[in-house]
Amino acid sequence: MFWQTTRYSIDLTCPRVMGIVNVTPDSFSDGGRHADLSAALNHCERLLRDGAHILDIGGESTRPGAAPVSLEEELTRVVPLVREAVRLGVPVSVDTFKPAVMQAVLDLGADIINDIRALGQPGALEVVSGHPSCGLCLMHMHRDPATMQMLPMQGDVVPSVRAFLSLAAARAMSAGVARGRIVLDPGIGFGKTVAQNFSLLARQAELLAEGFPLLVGWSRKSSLGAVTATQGVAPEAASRLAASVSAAVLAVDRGAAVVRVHDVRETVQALAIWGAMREQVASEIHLSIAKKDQETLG
Ligand code: 7PJ
Repeated sequence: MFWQTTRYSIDLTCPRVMGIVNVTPDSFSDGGRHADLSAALNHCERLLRDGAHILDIGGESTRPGAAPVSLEEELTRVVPLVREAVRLGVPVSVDTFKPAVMQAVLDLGADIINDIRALGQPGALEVVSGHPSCGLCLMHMHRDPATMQMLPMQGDVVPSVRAFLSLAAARAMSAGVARGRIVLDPGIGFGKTVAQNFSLLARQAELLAEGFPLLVGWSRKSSLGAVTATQGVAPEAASRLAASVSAAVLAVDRGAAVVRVHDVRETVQALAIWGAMREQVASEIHLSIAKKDQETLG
């Protein structure tokens, strides 16, 4: 399967690692805008050296309870970096739900729009369907970042996440977006309880049944911290490396095509081990088929 994007057709027969580049004041800021830009660009280059296949640039924090960012501020953060990042030779994704940001980055040649609101903002569908080929990641979110964890979803979330994503994809396709441009994401942590997030991992097959590739983002999320806290691990997001890598590998093993991560180097290494094991499984299946063929031939 391929993911069609603006400039690249991304081969999803092996798992892809999307490296997170946050351009929020708390991530790179050391004063002036120019310094912030070169620090952010250095970070992009480092993620590529570490083995990232896709960069995901975001200018608005969507962590639970985060304050919204104005359109002007988001454009000021994201546009200069995207202008440079599209020269790095890999697909550039932009994490935004604002149609004006989508249009601005597509005009600069961005490859993918990663929308946590699944084109829910008025005008977003028009922007992406007006583009001939940009890739899309449509994510499920319950309520919005300010309130999602106060009243998380109720009960079995898998069927409702699936139905929501199916509808979002159908809506994009009926506006003219080709099926091959769309990837779906269950939105780990977006208005779900710890148990609900893990049920989305355990039952990823039900989401895959929609027939779209899946992208998942477990990296450093609090549900991981909730589990490792029972092992005495400190609660900070920085202590979630092993947990994040484990979740990424499990998601890939259960069929995810793309993992969105902070810790690219470690994830790439872990996925290489997963790949080596899978190759061995494949070659053993191949051997046993060849043996059976030989037996039937006589
Ligand atoms: C996700 C995202 C995710 C997609 C964020 C964080 C919060 N985009 N943007 N999927 N999470 N597609 O990274 O902790 O899970 S922001």
